[in-house]
Amino acid sequence: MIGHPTYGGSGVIAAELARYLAAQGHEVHFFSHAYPVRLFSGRNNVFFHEVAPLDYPLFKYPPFELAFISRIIEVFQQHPLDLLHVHYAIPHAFIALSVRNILQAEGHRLPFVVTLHGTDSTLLGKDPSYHPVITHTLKAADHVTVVSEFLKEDCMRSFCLDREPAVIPNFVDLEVFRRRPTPDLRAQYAEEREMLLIHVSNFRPLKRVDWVLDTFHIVQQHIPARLLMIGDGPDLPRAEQLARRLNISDRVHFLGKMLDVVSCYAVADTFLLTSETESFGLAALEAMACEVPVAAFRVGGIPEVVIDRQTGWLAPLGDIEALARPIIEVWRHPDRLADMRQAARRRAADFDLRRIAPRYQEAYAQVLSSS
Ligand code: GMT
Repeated sequence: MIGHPTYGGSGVIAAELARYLAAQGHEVHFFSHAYPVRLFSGRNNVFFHEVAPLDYPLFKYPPFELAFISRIIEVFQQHPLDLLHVHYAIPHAFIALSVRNILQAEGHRLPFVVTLHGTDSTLLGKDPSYHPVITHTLKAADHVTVVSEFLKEDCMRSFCLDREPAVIPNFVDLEVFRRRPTPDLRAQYAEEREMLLIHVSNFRPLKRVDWVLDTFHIVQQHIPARLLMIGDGPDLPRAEQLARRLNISDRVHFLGKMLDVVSCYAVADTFLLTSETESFGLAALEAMACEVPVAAFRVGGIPEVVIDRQTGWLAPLGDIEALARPIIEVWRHPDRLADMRQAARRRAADFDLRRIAPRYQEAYAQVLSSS
């Protein structure tokens, strides 16, 4: 397994999948530049291999990919790996292709599966600095998967693929992500009569955290409400500034990066997701599993996850009034909110880890049998 180690969804899926496969008895080797946030499994059949580029005064940009390729080959010589599964194409897909080619020249076979997650296709992958390499790599991959129908269409168009990638949606572990009433924790952030809204992201520009605050600004003018902002990233300082400017700082709690987001979802009433684009929206799925309806814009793959007026609300991109309205309305009808909570949990069950992860195993089996 190769993935980014960060709090982002692609790293989460890679780490959770690694743990699931290990629980099935497979030996899993995880390669990354740091220990992935959700990898720890407490099992002895998950191995983590840290990759660090060699620093040398000659290099302005130490060649990280070469160190990565060498590390995988080194591990392959010790452990008979069957297959590489790379999450997020940049730079991982090219690394896997290079490993496959080098080993092939030495008489070994190590096929690779690429899972596209989002901006590796929709944004970065389209940039001329990466496009030719990503196109070649995806065409050469033994198998390509994407996390939504939206992303499939996007990457078919962007990379002119002749084979359709398989759609394997993201998943959530329903046993871990579930509502656990913890009145003490909720009381730290909101009173009983106040609606507790939550936003979780890496505060990158495309997440539009300013719209989260603008929406909350409207909501709290109509109903008593508080907002939890979880995560960190480039737009965090601007978000804190905006909260001060809107005069809502006392109602907004910026909690930074958190390992245990489940406990916060489990006391929240509505999840706010205002991204300009989102190939899937894993955080929304995790919130729904904790019985938290999602208010989001109708963009990318979000409508494949959130069902409008059943498990949350979808509004036209940028229309914060339309996003705020049903949130205010539902707080005045607690029975409606209770129904939506149950519907959100039921919808999340369609994406249960135990239902979705085996589809990756089927993809691996298909690749391994087609030698
Ligand atoms: O693609 C990104 O910008 C980062 C990536 C990540 O690692 O969080 O997010 C994407 O992958 C997630 C997991 O599949 C999806 O849930 C996110 O919707 C997707 N982000 C975007 O499309 C912006």
